[in-house]
Amino acid sequence: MPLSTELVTLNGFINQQERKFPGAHGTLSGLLRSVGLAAKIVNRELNKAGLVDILGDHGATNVQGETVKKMDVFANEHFIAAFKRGRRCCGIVSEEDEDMILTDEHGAQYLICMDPLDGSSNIDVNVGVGTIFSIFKRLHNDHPVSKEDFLQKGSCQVAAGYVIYGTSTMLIYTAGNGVNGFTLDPTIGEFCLSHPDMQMPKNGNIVSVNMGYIQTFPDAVKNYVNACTVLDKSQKKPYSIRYIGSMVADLHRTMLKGGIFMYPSSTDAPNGKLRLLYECNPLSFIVEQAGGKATNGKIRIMEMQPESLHQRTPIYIGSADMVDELMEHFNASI
Ligand code: P6P
Repeated sequence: MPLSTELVTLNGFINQQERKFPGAHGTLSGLLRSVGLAAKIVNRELNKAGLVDILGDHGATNVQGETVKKMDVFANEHFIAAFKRGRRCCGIVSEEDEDMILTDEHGAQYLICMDPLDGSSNIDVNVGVGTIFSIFKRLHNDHPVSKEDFLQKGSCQVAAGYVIYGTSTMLIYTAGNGVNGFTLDPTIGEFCLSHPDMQMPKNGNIVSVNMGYIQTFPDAVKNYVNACTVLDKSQKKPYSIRYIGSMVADLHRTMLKGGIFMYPSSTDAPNGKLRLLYECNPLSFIVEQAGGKATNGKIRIMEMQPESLHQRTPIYIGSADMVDELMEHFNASI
């Protein structure tokens, strides 16, 4: 098949989208370009990780008390630098930093919440890892940026996206008008539109959960997993269990093939493990824009009122019909 001459780069697409909004000032566009640049830099280093002394623990620990891999630090530094260089962002919350980072751009409108390198414990075994970002507008122009600006509901996001550094490197984002995916062409150093208007399958047959913890999960989750794994050819069951252990990789598969990803509450971790501000909210925005659903087992993730920057939440996210079926089990267990 002849290559399409209709090559749409990320920057070209952003410009097209901006022209649809006459009132746009290009600021959000600039932030998205910053993500693209930082992602290319991180991608380059990840590809060398096996060759250059980047592997191995950095020795420090992040706010989560987890050993920080050198690539976490590298990614955090380069995304922060890219956002600061763009001078369009007044504050950043990162998984790698306990407190919010103020950029001294007092006139800037936008705030970023990000996980600069999610799943980094998988780098050493060559499994896909990712960057997750969420973009908000500050609440008040005449107040200094405060934590209150970052503790907005996910429904207030203006844009969100993820980068997956896998067999290919892709950037997927939404600005509230659908979801579009761009694949990095390393021969020209550009993210090119490869997945326009992404729609998640309404149903699926892949359940993504760490089955090692199944005995600690709520009964509703146990009952749902049992219902998915019965021997019943008339329902095309059992479904598959697929768990990569890297949220961006599991979520990306779910976006393309359908399914449900679950990181439930457990007896050991009543709020689960994953973070609301920079993992669950942005991925929920993307999934809902693609026709899927995301809940904490009670309400939409994006309706949750955040109370702290690094707050955890259970998350059940994926194909709408599968999330609905899981919620039937939660509602039956009330
Ligand atoms: P567990 C990676 O450390 C991460 O934050 C997510 O990317 C991933 O989905 C989850 O933790 C895996 O956690 O407890 O199943 O190893």
